[in-house]
Amino acid sequence: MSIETYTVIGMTCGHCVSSISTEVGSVPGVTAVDVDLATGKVTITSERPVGCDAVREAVEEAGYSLAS
Ligand SMILES: [Cu+2]
Repeated sequence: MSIETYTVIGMTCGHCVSSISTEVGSVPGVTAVDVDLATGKVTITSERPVGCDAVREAVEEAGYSLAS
């Protein structure tokens, strides 16, 4: 099992949180997504490391961006 943490920029409300949860949750191998709206921290639990490229793609698909 793998746990990775990223910071997402641009979330402002619960709708943003659910958009991120849905998009990142649909990345193959991801089993859980925890989003903290206040800090922008997104914690991803997966069977194996997802990697920042796949996470970035999902986050941008939802309309947000990753802090570098
Ligand atoms: Cu929002």
